[in-house]
Amino acid sequence: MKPLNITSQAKSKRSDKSWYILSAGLIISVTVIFILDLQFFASTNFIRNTLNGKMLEVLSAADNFTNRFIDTMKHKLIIIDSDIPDSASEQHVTDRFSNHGNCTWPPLNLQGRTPLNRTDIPIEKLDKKYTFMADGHYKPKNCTAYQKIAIVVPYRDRQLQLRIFLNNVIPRIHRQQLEFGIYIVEQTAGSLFNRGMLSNIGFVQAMKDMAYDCVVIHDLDILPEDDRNFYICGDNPIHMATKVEKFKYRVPYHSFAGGISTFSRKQYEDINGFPNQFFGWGGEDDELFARIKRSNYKMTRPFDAHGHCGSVQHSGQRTGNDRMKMLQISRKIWKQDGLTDLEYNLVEKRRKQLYVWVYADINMAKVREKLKKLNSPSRK
Ligand code: BGN
Repeated sequence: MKPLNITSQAKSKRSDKSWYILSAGLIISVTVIFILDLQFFASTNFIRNTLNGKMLEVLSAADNFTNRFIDTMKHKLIIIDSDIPDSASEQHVTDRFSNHGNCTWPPLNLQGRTPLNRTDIPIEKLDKKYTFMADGHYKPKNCTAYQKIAIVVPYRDRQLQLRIFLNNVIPRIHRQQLEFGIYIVEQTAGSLFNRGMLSNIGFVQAMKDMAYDCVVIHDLDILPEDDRNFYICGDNPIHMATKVEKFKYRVPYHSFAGGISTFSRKQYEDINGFPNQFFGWGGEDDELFARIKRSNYKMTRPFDAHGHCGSVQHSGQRTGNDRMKMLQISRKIWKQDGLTDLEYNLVEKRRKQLYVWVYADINMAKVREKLKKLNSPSRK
């Protein structure tokens, strides 16, 4: 039994030794990996920012990184079909009509989702902050933009909201490296507010200035919170206001087309723009959705996580009492009511630094006079 003991002792000594070597090797490799990792994270600002307590910023940057390369590269949009409620199918959009520029796409300095800046900054200070804008227009200096965008905002008497709008939208669309013009289309006092007609006026006035690829009809009080919700056009109209703060970060109903929507020139002309006959709050966006469908387009929405929009409070507009009736009539007359029969009086068009101010007079009595003719029994 003795020799056997000696051998087993020797064996156990040997295995002790190899155990030490193995452990030492393991510790050394872990240390090396740790140091390399440290260098890697340090190089991506991870450690520096965590130590500074900037964890949130880093997380959003990481989120930005992943989503920029995965989602926006795919241009993932969702088709909305009102006939089948809640059946959203996904579509990969190609931009057949657009003149592709040579600016990096998607842009490199996007910030992902960031809260709105609600500070009221005087217009003179905004002018100084956004010196890259002139005559309500911006064009990237060293490259050609992916698309040229006209932002059209129906407006009346909301100066505070206008300043907040400018201070949020300008830097966001600037980071998106697009060429853009901002058109604030104000309705003179008198007739009830007509969002549809002001949108049509903005479209016409913008296209007079230059051949924009894309027009964005934008409410003053609904503002994107996410750079990845691009102000661009695709094969189909894009509805951008998909998770709106005032609707608990949802859409109020599946076919909601209000807030912010984008159209190529052709799309807007094909649907004959907005109806002109909706005076007062409500309904014109429902008719817009119907026009998109009637013209065989499909309304699309950005990838879910990118559609957050903040809302800026204001007192409401007077409701349009006959909007239900108008929705009925519009079904029959939509091809004659819109861009094709647009009549207004352009009181002023002034190029300010941050936007083009279009001041237009709409004569409600005259517009409604046309409705009588369009809707007369002899035309049915
Ligand atoms: C709807 C309005 C829309 C408005 C949304 C969200 C009408 C038409 C008669 C039913 N539609 O009710 O215009 O954008 O609410 O506020 O009023």
